[in-house]
Amino acid sequence: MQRTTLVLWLSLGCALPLGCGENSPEQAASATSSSALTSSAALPSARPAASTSASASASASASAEALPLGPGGRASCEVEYDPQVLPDLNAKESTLAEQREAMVGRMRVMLGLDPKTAAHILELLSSSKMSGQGNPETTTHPISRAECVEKRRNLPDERERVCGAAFMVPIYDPATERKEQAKVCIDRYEFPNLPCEYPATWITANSASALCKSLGKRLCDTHEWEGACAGSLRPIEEEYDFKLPRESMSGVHNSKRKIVWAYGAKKDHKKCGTDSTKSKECSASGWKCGSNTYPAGFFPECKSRFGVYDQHGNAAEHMLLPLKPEDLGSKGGRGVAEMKGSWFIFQKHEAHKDDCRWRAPSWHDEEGLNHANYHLSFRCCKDIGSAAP
Ligand SMILES: [Ca+2]
Repeated sequence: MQRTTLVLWLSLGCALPLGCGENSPEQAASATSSSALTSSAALPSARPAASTSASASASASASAEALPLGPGGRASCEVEYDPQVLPDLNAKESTLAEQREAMVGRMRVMLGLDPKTAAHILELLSSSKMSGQGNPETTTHPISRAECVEKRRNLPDERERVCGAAFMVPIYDPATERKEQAKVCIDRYEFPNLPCEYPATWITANSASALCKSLGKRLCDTHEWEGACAGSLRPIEEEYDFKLPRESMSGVHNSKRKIVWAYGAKKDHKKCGTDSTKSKECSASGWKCGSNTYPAGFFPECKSRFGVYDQHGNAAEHMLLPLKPEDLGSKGGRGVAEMKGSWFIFQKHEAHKDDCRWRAPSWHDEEGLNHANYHLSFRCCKDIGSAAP
């Protein structure tokens, strides 16, 4: 396998007079070009590798020293890629082991993971015979990582300092709260939560929980995912009627919900990653099906007001549905498996509703937290402030 080298252009938010979310585009552009960090994306090296440009190299070591890299990532306000120095992004891994190593390598660089955390994530992924980014023999991605990098060239991700982790955003109720009062953050992208990376698939909800935990996060609860999508995180008591059994609770919720998509009030599958296909070997479901996903964040309009991408399309997503108050993730509990969002074939086969607050039936009851599939990924949430453990 050809090794992938990433060059990340990072700004140092601590050097700016304003908070990360307050920078003007001009400030961000200036700051972004002021420093850079260059690292090898391949394990096991943790040290920044030589840059492909002298100027980048000169500032790389300074940035690397200034950035406290650790679990959960402490990157910068702005993260952006220079496609001119990403020649290997299209390298196609031929085995799941190569997929996993390359993906964790990119996580290590872009999220600032320490070697121990990266090794643990690789161990968790390797405990399954199928977890990765799709069956290498049948998966064909419609868009390359490099094409995504080029498309997102002017779409930087502001770092939300309050989250204490890269590529996360705070979610809250704008009607009653300010962003600074948020108690939870959510990943902008499907796991591994990197722009232009393919979502991880064939991962059970149990494994998803473990992977989130390894990053100091947890698998999102249903109302958190919904609120991130709809642009409003609503109070627990309005989201769950814990007196009711699951099907009834979801039915009542569905009957009262405001129908909205992350991108607006009218459904438009073309705004999201929904025009891919199943591989020809795929009859219905199973290992022969390709995870023919798009790079995360490839569709700029497929984004909620909080800046969360791909909640419709690309990969469907695991989360946990609390059935009683103590199941809430923010209380340290764990609900039952829930699946939300649509996936990459929805323009051709709309299997169910995919508006933000629609709750699915208990499709995965038999396998529950042990269900995995070719089109199923997840994203993580993280308690912050006084809500943090
Ligand atoms: Ca998705």
